[in-house]
Amino acid sequence: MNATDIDPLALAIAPPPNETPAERAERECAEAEALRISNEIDEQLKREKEGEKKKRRPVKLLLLGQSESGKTATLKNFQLTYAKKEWLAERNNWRAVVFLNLVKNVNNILDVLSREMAAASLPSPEYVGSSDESSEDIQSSSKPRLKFKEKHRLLKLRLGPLRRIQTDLERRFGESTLEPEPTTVTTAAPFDDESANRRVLKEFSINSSNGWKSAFEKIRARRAHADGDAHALRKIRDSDDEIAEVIAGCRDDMKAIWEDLTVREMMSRSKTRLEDSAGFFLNDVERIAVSNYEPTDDDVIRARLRTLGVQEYKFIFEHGRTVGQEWRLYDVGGIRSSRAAWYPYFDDVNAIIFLAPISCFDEKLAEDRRVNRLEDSFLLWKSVCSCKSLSRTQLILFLNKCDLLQAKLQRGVRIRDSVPSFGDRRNDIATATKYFQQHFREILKQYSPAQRSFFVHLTSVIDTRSTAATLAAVEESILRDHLRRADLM
Ligand SMILES: Nc1nc2c(ncn2[C@@H]2O[C@H](COP(=O)(O)OP(=O)(O)OP(=O)(O)O)[C@@H](O)[C@H]2O)c(=O)[nH]1
Ligand SMILES: [Mg+2]
Repeated sequence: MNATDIDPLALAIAPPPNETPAERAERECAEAEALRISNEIDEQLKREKEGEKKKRRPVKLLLLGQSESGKTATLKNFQLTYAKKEWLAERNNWRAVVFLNLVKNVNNILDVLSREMAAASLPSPEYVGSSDESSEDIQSSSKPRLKFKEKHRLLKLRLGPLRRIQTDLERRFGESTLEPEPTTVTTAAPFDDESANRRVLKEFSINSSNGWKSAFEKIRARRAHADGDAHALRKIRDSDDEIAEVIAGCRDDMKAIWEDLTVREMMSRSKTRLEDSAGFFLNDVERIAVSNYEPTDDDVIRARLRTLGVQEYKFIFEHGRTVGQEWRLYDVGGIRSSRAAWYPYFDDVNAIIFLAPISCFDEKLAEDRRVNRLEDSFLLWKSVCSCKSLSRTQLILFLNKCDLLQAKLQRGVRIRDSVPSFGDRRNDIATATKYFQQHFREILKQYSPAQRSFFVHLTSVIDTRSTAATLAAVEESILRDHLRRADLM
């Protein structure tokens, strides 16, 4: 064998020639120790890599709460704060939704007006009020009868085309434009019957892998279908332009009907507070009813489209502590009959933001007129807290609609009339929020399967600035929990 046949590495690590048995034992012992240390380092690196992978897993966040509690509005705030590019790309899609909301506001007034004008045209003694209970209040004997004039008839006539606009837009967006009808067959316990879960899931779940809304998806599909077909595309554009033109043409009449004192009195007697209702835009008619209207960020947050089933949204956060991290947010439909569809999404979820609209202490559920809305929120919170599969999930409570609560209390509405246990406490926002918060805290303590922290925020999620600050705190606390869990695994 010549010198070039010898591998220099083998030569370097070969035992020294003439090694004594004692030297050999010492060398082998040192080598074993080096191997142990090396294996330990490998093991450590493997663990760190796996930990990193777990940390990079999507953060899963579920938004829960009754219908109209503000779940979708919160989701929009997430997008506005952390995925601005997507937000800007989507913003104009909301134009038609704002138009629909506005037109519905007006048609709501026209419905009451038609009914009451017809009733008022009857001679006084025969007039017994129209069919539903609210109309008795409208022309109640204790108040002077409302006097409708020619002006009201003309307004009704001139605003007539808005009916067709509502129908057109509702057809375009489908079921999400329809608010639930009252029914009494739903139960309060939302997710304890597996077979019901499967049944309802089949019926309701729309698990879009991405994209804003299934309603928007429909429109996109329509446009994509028309793509390349100049005639079909022109038809869609013409119809959008026509809707904007009709609405712009009704601008002065919409303003006039909303500002009319008789109409205001009529709405007040019918106990319809349109200004507190979802998707109220009548105070912005001048800005919105123009042919080149473009929605602002606030308009998009306030626009109302009901959520059907469960919708998944994926965001890669553009900034914040978790920049580059994928978040999966699940927005659900909140009406009672939709709640069984939530259950399959409880697996492996990092956190839940539970929205409880506390301004609703004197209101009833739209889908079940027997149930007080605050009571429903308490029951639902109890179900979420006691759910075993959520025992390791962080629960974050938003006591939402604080702006509406404040306005309601300032109008003199007394909490104790609807919530007797509130008793003689001061009827102000500080006392009310403290009282409600305490109630939610006690439920959490009493019904959680294992001890957990109580995270609570007082919110008005239509206020995008204060909500951005709340979301930063939420992001931080979910992230801390996410990293801690990845380290423990
Ligand atoms: N004034 C006020 N309005 C709010 C607040 N939060 C939500 N809203 C409005 O209330 C309406 C209902 O809110 P959504 O976010 O659509 O309610 P949701 O919980 O998603 O309802 P579902 O989809 O039916 O389950 C929308 O028009 C919101 O803009 C709030 O804090 N204050
Ligand atoms: Mg929603």
